[in-house]
Amino acid sequence: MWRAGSGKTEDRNQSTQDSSIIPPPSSEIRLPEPSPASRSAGATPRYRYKVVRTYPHDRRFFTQGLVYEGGFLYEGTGLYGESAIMRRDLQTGKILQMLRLPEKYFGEGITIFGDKLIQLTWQSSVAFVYERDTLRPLGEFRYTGEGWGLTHDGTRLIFSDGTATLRFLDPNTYAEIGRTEVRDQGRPVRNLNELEFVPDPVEDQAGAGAKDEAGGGRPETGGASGLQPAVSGLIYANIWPTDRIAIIDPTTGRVTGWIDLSGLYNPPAAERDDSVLNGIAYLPQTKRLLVTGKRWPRMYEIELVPEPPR
Ligand SMILES: [Ca+2]
Repeated sequence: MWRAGSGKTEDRNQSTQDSSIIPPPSSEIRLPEPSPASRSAGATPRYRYKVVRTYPHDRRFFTQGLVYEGGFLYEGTGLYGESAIMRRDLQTGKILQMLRLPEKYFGEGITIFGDKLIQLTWQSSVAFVYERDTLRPLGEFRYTGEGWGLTHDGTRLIFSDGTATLRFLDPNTYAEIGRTEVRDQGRPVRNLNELEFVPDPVEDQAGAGAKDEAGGGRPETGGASGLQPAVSGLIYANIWPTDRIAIIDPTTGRVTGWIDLSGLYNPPAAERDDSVLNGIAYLPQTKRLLVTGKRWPRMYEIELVPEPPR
């Protein structure tokens, strides 16, 4: 649910209630309810998690963007009057540098492309560009619609706006150069939020980064085992306001896996509507994901644990 000044509106064009793959936030329903067709061998693989390490996270931070780059953690936060961009030490959580946004901006997703750090805003249709190493403002650019999540694949910026569509932007001109609709078993997956493009296989407990060489250059899940989470060149996306992350093939928009992170952190009851899972950063040295949420006290380095097919 939306609360003034502290969250996001529902997608006004699409009811989230009509899609079985976006369950309402509740403690009972955490996983997509499979359609009869998806119970076949072609069902989307599902993963749970194992926490490998935890790191401190400040409960004041309304996390909207998370990136690990060059040995530092970069975080962008939201809310009007509280939005900021910062560089932090992963191990200690210490803020090394921080820049606050003017009160009229609600910060959203961030990414680092080369020596630039780019930060979206929610409903202002403007993105801010900073010098990565100093957080010195370099400029801004405009886009249509809302800004939610941002990442890049080395060539293109990848941008979510709260719908089921991912946009691809030229990283130099910021012009839109393509888009794809994200679907799971043919159904649109809406409310795509914070993003992370992962170039390498992610560490998991079932074959640790095995890569399907037979895929003609783009590995696919759902092979003989059906349980390879961890293929390279995929987009990981938080699905607001759930405990789930969708793993997306950027070429087709197809969801190749779901990560269920329910139980990772249970916020106080009064904060439950807002303090949702949001924030994915890839840690290249361990090939694992670092995840957190809005106002969460910790960040979690996780391995993926395949669930047996239903
Ligand atoms: Ca991210």
